[in-house]
Amino acid sequence: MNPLVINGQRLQREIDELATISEAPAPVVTRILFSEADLRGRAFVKKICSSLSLKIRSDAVGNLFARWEGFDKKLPAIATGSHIDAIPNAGRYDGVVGVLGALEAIRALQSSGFKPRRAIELIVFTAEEPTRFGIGCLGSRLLAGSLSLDKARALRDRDCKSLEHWRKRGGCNGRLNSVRLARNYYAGFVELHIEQGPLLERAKIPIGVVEKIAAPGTMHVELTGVGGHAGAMLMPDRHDAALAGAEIALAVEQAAKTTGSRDTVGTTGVFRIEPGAVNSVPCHAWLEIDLRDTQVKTRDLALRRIKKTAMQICKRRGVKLKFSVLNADAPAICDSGLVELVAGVCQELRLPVKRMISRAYHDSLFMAQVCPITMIFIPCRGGVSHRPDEYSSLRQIKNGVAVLARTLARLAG
Ligand code: HGY
Ligand code: MN
Ligand code: MN
Repeated sequence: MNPLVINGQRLQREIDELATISEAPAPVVTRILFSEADLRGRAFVKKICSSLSLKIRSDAVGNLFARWEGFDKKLPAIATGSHIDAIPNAGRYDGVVGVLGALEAIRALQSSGFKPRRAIELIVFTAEEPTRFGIGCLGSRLLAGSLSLDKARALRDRDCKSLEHWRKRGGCNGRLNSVRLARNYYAGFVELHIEQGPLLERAKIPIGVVEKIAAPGTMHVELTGVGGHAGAMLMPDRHDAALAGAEIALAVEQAAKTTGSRDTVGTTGVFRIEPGAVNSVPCHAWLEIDLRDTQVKTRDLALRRIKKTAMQICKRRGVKLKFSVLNADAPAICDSGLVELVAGVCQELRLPVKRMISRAYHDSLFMAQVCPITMIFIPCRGGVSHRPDEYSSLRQIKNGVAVLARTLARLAG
């Protein structure tokens, strides 16, 4: 294979241009499922796919597929990709490096004269972020069949709008039951992503290859207390929903700190109260809790503790509790053959590589239920992510793209 030329300037331009397609002013990037910015972001990516003469299709939930046909059509494709949706107050690299970087890898392979035996397919997953419906990886869950169609249809956003409503807004056609992919529909899936943690930068290692993806869990807590006048309602008469929520948020922290595992992390990332008037005792509170560990049993130990403590708090405070677990997923083990392949490519490129666990979840977590997977990580400054100052240098991105391009060539060759 001729040497691969990664055009860093063009890739950086595309990353910077996509970053301007946001629901929030620069440097903040926000693109929520099927918002006007998300739709424009999808159109931006599709335009690049068309310029590479990739065959484009979207499924019934908006997962986007762009395929470079191989000359042996009988063989299952190799897939790569990530997401372009972004949580509120996010940065420009999370997910995007795995989409635009994969397109740059394909461009470099095409310019080198490489001809794939088996197709190479880019996937841009719908709603990797949980912002719209509270559950992450909606598109890849449905591809893997790991979210029941009934549960998907029952999802509601904060304004009680359904997936059906947003599918229509997003111009999705077809039935939800047509989304699921057969096991081994792909020969393998490799995702390029920023690490979203500090380990690679600290170790001054340019590439990470992921062996395991931690087990995420999400819980929703709805609290109904008694509202009233902040001046006239005496303290002993109160059933303050916000304070019950505050104690539960502290219980999340306590549970995560006391499992005995340093890998348990718990976050109450959403905490809303109503009516939200300074002189009115809060009658309602909603919490969205993110709980993870690399081991299911420690994650579930913490989950049980949180639920038990929440019940005790609400009993003591006379507040009604509705506790639901949106997802409590298993971790994913990456395919050792793919891990070794990526490590070997790094060696050829003289790039030191670190085997690691991903504490963030990714669409790869669910693609592991479809086919063998692994992930390629690049460092991000200070390990920062899900913030506007998230940053990976062009050098680091180009390293990741070079490793991905060669890995795809090996797998599709
Ligand atoms: O939350 C996560 O781990 C991913 O970045 N959505
Ligand atoms: Mn993210
Ligand atoms: Mn991501």
